[in-house]
Amino acid sequence: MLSKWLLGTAVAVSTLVPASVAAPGPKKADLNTINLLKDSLPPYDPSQDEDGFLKLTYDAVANLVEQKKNLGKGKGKGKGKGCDLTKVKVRRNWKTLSNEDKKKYTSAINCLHSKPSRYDPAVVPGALNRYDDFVAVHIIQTRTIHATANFLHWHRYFIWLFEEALKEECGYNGPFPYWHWPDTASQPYPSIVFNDDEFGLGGNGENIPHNPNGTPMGGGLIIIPVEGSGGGCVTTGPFANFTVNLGPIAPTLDLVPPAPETLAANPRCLRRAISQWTASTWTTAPHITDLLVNPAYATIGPFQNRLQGDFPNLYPGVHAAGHFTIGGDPGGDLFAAPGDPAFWVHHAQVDRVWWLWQLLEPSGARFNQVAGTITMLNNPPSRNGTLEDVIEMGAITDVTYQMKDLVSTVDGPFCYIYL
Ligand SMILES: *[C@@H]1O[C@H](CO)[C@@H](O)[C@H](O)[C@H]1NC(C)=O
Ligand SMILES: *[C@@H]1O[C@H](CO)[C@@H](O)[C@H](O)[C@H]1NC(C)=O
Ligand SMILES: [Cu+2]
Repeated sequence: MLSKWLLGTAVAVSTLVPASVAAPGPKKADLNTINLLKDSLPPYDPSQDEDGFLKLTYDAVANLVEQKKNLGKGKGKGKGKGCDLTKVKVRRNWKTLSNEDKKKYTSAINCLHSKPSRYDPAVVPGALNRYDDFVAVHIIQTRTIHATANFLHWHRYFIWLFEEALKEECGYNGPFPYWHWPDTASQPYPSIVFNDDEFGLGGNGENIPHNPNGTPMGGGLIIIPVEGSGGGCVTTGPFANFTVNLGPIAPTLDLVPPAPETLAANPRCLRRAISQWTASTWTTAPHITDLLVNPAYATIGPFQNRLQGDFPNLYPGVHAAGHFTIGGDPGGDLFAAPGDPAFWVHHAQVDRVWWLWQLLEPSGARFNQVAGTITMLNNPPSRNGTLEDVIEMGAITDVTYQMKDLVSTVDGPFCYIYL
């Protein structure tokens, strides 16, 4: 059995440092420029910045404004199209979206789920709709996009293509939302993200006893079974009747056996097993700020390993912990996880953490770093990844990019920031 949300080379365990938000205020130099942004940040107010992320965002944007002067000079694929910082798209915290936008966002996901697949059914029989195309690509490439050099780049491009599909194929024009995990760490359900009304991403699964010996997260980490932690079908919210067609490949919920074939059609309900313990233990703000400010994670290798999950050291990382806060099927399956619509807000937050990390180093030295090989956990052993490696997306799109085209969110194909 594969280790689940795996993870790579062991890095030293570091004690969590409390959010390094001691410094007084954000960088001031570029506030005027920042104010030019169409969707500007709220005025900096330390009393509104309990977990320190407003300051971190201010600092990141200030550095972005400086670095942008050196970007977009027309070198490389997709570059030079011009990403004007006054027109940049803003991705926003889920909790700040209007109810109307929340509803439009989840409706657009259901819309994608009703459009035809672009896969040849002889190749991917389980892709029964356009939404499934995204799940299929992720399943097909799972072993070369996790615990690899391209994990962050690949998922950045992947969720951007999803954002584009919501817009181009289903007319969604609102902000692409991210799930700031600390917002739901103390109580993931019911919460602003997971709840039973029409303005969330749906509720927990119905309570069905499952995994009596605990749910394995990878390494030796086990989620202790708790009564009332779901396991059944999601019956509330916009995805109450959402059909999952692909996977599971490596299920962690014992109520659902693996699909008969990797890419077979296996229609079933969406199940969740929301884990309060996982959320409250592993997704609080200090876990993120540690990644952003601790010198132990100042280079991409240690950063991406700690973020994804450092299982040899019994540290799940915010990436795996977010997935296992959702749990269930396919949420707890490394391969088919995008089959749960909560995947996108989770990975937008993963991408945001990378974005913050990249920008918080003023010199820009964090953009072109790459570490790791091209196979999951280097199994089987493979060469190191490089910024010239090509990322392709199967039937989602014919457009391929090299990793170096995907390092900046305001260059190459991208033009977005996180506020
Ligand atoms: C889900 O399906 C059931 C049975 O067909 C139906 O009664 C219910 O209204 C549906 N719920 C949603 C949110 O579509
Ligand atoms: C791959 O990268 C590692 C870490 O930077 C390095 O030690 C190793 O020599 C590299 N391998 C090759 C074949 O270049
Ligand atoms: Cu993934």
